[in-house]
Amino acid sequence: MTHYDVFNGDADGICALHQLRLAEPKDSVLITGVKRDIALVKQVPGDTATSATILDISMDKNRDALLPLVNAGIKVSYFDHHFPGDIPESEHLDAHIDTDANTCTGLIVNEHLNGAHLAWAITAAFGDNLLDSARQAATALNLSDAELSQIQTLGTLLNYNGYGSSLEDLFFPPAELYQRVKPYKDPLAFINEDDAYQKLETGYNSDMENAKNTKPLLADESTAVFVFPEDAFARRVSGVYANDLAQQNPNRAHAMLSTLPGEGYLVSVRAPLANKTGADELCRQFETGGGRKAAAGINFLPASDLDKFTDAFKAQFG
Ligand SMILES: [Mn+2]
Repeated sequence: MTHYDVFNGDADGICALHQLRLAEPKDSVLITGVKRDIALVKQVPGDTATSATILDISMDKNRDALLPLVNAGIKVSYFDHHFPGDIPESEHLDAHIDTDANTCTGLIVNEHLNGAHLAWAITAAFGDNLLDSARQAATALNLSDAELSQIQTLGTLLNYNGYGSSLEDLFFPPAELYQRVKPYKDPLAFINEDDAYQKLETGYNSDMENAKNTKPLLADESTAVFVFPEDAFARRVSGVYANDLAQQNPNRAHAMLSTLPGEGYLVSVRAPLANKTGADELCRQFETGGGRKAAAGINFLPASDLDKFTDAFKAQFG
């Protein structure tokens, strides 16, 4: 009997799995990666797996790997909020999918567990930049403003840790970060007792400082595009910096381009917070694009497509 826990390497993926395993401890093999690495289901070996839990990665991007698993009778629980495409009909697939722009996998799992580990669901929602949803969910807990703000920072930092083009860019491989949070029922105890929080906070502050010194390629009231140099700081911080800019400019859409080796860009797109729609539609116009209505990305935009991208971006949000 081998169970596989397959999860996105960001705050939402880690906190969603953490809630489930606090409620139902289980020996499992972990499959995860950098936040962008979402083709994870294909790593589940059909010949040894007896069951799998899949969290916070698009079913649409994993359907080809999922089908043979459920067809072979492997029990799959799937929790997600990304575009799923057609959900396969199978008695072996238990799918909990909600693409509402104000929910995330951590909140979907929270509902499934009747709020058993709500503080971690709130951490997940903050990580996915769902500040209103997080604060609303948090009213059920009696947290002080200071505690809530620490949990918000934890969500931001766990999310920040997931960004990069490879594990080498990251402060912690996401599987290790999950192992570190695993003993903690209370995120505040994790913050105080594990040095990961400190380490991530120091890295985050330094990367954000660098990001704020980068001038936009174009910026007006409705759109802003930033191009970052080929540097690990940029790959780590572009997504969270985009979240930060979005909070400050709620009517503006943001695109963050990180220069990759070999003439291309890694792209993060945020729809305007005031109208969280269209980011996935824009990114899916490009071969390696995907994501959610509010937040999406392109894994590799060839340098020659930069104008095509800025035109499409302005057409979508301008
Ligand atoms: Mn998510």
